[in-house]
Amino acid sequence: MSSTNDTYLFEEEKLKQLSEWNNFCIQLSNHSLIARPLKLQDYDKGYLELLSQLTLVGQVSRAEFTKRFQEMKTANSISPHYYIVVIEDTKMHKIIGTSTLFLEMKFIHHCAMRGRLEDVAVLSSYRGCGIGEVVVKIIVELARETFKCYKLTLDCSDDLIKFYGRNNFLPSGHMLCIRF
Ligand code: 16G
Repeated sequence: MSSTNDTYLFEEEKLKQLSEWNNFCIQLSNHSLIARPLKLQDYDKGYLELLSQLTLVGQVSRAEFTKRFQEMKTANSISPHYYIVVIEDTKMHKIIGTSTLFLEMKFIHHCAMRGRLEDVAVLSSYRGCGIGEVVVKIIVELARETFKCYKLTLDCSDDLIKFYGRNNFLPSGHMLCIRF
């Protein structure tokens, strides 16, 4: 049997169960915004255009988007991995913010989960009113409270270190990278 949850990348309940969920909703509702899991239909609501304000997205067709979405959803049905949260402007029917929790299973730390905060973006015209902080906090709470991650890491450009610092992320080692 299908339900509206079928179109979500993960169960909406995972967000609603967060102890700070009501606070997040109140902060967002001041701007006619809601937070929810990514939906397949967000292809038509500007999700990829939003990501293109973070980095190169390229020409992703609807078929390619659908295939990747289904791959992530299938992975989540086996074990938790991809938690993409979006912020929708309910008046404009547009995705204006997003963040991702990627979960990696470990043997270390007693078979713990390590979380990675990824692909945080807020549409340029919506910046400066605390939406970025809310999308980051949602992921922090999912990692901490729901998935009991032993740590949550991110990489970012130098100019965002202050922003993440205000959200309790401290410099720790170095990120090294090979570009292919
Ligand atoms: C930033 C993002 C990362 C994203 C990358 C894309 C956060 C916290 N970090 O580092 O998730 O994947 O930018 O840039 O959102 P790239 O195209 O150079 O890899």
